[in-house]
Amino acid sequence: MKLITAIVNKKDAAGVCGALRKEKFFFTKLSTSGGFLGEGNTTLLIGVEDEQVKGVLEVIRLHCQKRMEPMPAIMGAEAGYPAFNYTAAQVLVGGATVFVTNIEHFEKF
Ligand code: 2BA
Repeated sequence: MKLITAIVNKKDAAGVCGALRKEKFFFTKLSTSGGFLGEGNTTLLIGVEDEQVKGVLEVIRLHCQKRMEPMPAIMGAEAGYPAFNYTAAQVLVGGATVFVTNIEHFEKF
């Protein structure tokens, strides 16, 4: 069994969750925020049998897009951007960041 931890952009969360539900995958949705940008994102914990991993990754891939997001002004300053250019600083965020880990033991009580 595997645990898939998927960090997705909050703009994609509804689409991914809807598709996972439709495909009858069990998951837990956490409200999280990125350590770098400090923006809200969504972390999904999805426990599946090994042979289902590919299907889950496909759902995530289909519903998550890469986007340019603005960098907070204070970070622009720290990164050496001149004041007039703070708002122009952007970083590429997502699709999704996904970790797949082995589960040693699983039970539901
Ligand atoms: P954030 O930490 O807010 O990062 C947003 C985007 O900022 C990242 O997009 C990346 O393009 C950039 N970034 C992050 N840390 C950076 C750094 N130290 N130096 C330069 N640029 C940096 P993604 O890589 O697509 O990550 C999107 C979100 O996924 C992250 O939001 C974080 O919540 C999570 N994430 C990404 N990699 C992770 C990892 N190795 N471990 C845990 N969470 C991760």
